[in-house]
Amino acid sequence: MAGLHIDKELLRKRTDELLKLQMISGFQEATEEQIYRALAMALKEQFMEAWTNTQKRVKAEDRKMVYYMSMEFLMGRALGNNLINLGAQQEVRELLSDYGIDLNRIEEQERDWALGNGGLGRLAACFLDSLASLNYPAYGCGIRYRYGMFRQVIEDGYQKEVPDYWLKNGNPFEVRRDSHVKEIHFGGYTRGEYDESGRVRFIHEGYYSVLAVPYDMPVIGYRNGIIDTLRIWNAEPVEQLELASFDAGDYAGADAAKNTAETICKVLYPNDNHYTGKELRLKQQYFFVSATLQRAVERYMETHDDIHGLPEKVVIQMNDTHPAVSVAELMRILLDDYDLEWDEAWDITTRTCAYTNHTIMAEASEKWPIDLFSRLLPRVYQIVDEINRRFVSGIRRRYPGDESKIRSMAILYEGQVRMAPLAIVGSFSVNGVARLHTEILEKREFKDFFELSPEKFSNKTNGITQRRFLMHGNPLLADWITQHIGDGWTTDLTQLKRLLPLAEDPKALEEFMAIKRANKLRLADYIRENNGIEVDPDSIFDVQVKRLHEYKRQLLNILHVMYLYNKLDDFPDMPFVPRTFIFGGKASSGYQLAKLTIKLINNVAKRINEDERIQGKLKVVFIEDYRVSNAEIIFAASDVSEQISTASKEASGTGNMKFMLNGAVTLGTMDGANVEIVEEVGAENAFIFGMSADEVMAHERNNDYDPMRIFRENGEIRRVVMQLVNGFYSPENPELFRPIYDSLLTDRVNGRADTYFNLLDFASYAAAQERVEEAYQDKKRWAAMAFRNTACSGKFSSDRTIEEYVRDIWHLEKM
Ligand code: NBG
Repeated sequence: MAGLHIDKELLRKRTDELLKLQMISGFQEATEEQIYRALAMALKEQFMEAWTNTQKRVKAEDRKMVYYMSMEFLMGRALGNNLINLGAQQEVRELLSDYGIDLNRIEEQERDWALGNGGLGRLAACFLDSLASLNYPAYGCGIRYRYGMFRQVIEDGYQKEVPDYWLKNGNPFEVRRDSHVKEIHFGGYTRGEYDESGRVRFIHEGYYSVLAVPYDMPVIGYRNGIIDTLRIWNAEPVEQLELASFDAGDYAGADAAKNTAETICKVLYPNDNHYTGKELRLKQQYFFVSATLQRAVERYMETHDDIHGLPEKVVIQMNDTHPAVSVAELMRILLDDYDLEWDEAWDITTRTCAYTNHTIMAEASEKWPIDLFSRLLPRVYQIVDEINRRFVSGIRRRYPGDESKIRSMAILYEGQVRMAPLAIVGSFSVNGVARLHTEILEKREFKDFFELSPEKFSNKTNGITQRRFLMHGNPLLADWITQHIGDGWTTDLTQLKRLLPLAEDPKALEEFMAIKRANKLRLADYIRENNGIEVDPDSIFDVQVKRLHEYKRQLLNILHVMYLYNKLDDFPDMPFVPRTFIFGGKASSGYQLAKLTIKLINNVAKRINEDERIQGKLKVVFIEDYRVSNAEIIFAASDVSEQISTASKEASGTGNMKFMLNGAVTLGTMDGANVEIVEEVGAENAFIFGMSADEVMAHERNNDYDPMRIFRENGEIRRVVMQLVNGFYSPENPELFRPIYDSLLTDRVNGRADTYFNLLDFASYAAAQERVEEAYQDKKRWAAMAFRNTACSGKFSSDRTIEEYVRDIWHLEKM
């Protein structure tokens, strides 16, 4: 299919008319926000037909589709990306400049679509961009949260959470689809009944219903005329049912239905790599899973007459265990609505479902108390129980007398429904998100499952979309690359390799670094406007932006900054390469230690930034409200990419790839996808430090790490750690940071202090930082290093990742 044509004059005319409909006399009188809204609507008018056509073609050509099931889609802003993918950015820029309006300012009017926490949600968004851009038919399926990820405000150094009512002014790109509404059932009980053929049928009764109303968002492929769909479900009350309940005098039942409808899609849980065992969360999960699967099966049956062919046309990809109830819900539909026998239904289900694991962190693994689960979803629970019964009896036959297998693999265990075993048992495919992560899954977390069915397991190293994170976020570099190697990289990122000969070309490197400097100036402006801090664009921009989490070790970074400051404090005139340490990221609202770490970073920043004796050689900045839209600006401006998680803990990381693509050098541990980044760019073009995953896991097994010993033996570390409790950074309240101090030295989580080995890796980290400083002083060497990172980042496109999923798991065909 040919790319879409956007008619500039028609766009001008319709934008103008839409403004007039709002009693605004035209471009000149409109606010930037009003122009954004009218322009987005007018643009939508022009691509609606292509969107509908994609749907029609998928149906007419009877194509297999992937349903990418995810509680999170961290989309960011749509307008700018849509213009790029439609190939209309330049024209729209010109159109607006006729009125003296800057497209960037118009784009900034859009609220981020922040329906996700971090990497897991952003990965889902990158995958959708790649699926559409590679001509694959796909649905992203999720929840239309009224409140997305909270807005972070920093007040007196503390994080404050402000609700993100992103839909306040509506969303010009969405389309409500009343014709596909589905009813979702909660609560009640089941009753067995014999049918005419003597078979037991289960009837679900006494439930309350909630309506699931789909809202579709366009996912525009890159200049290929394909538009896929992100379908997010809105929960609404069923009015009639409410009345019926009132007639029967069941006020509580009516209330439950109404409250549930209002609360189900009210807010995104703000946890990253951590689960909440709250009933509402399970409701959210079942709500969007049931709606999606009901519709997927219905849609399939609109053009087929035999349900048995479902796996040939539908694949359900579960993004982590959050949608794992899919396994039981699909069984329910097949058993109860399509009258299949258990074995047939199980065969179809296990050839349709696939599961991706995104973490080995124990606190993220989902389990539900059986009594909660069975009360909320009685029929689904019955099915889970039967899946478990059959699975466990198979395991007992295979490993007679080996209870350890049951302990590690059973779906129902010690009063809980364990979602990872449910997902694995119900899927034909299980994958990890980076090579090291998948190895750890196979050798440790899912060892017994791997032994049982090794053919299910594979690795799919994550990726990112270059359309957003280079074309949109870093237009200077994107244009420069295109001048040198053409624009093939926009759909085949491996072509960046063709830049490599330029790594020996001083003029090319100079241009490359001039672009970096321009991007650093852009970030410096942002920081001045948002933080009121002046930063030196010639200093090293050393950046750690990501969710706050102990395992990601923002603490290690700030402790090292404190250590550097101690050196400067002792010798203010010592030779020192100017450094700007930039932090950004949100802490889950209930995660006290993470929130206190933000406060620590801000207090350290305040003291250091105000110290005139060090003449600005060291600056610390905490960027408020880190999100997709400002991330694009930050990556483009970074010199050093901090990827310093405790080895084995970060499943992949994807920020690491965005930095690399934009020519930042990784300072990191051998964790997640860092391992593969180093493999691509060469160890000489990265700064690697710290324990390996094996070493970390050995310490964990042997429980032989004693941070107190390091504290006693290393004076520099001791000085820094003592500054947490001697008022150095909190004179008004010396005890403020005591919990962080305790977490390092005395708190015993799993019988161990400093759970994430900050002190053990400190010396090695500080040494790596010295190598950074030394390398940066040699301008040419640094330029070549940074440049090689961009040139070698081709593997990390989500286009490559998607092609692997298609080849090994989804088996889709290009449209
Ligand atoms: C996160 C991992 C990251 C990974 C993303 C995407 C969860 C549960 N996991 O390392 O922490 O890059 O998933 O795969 O959020």
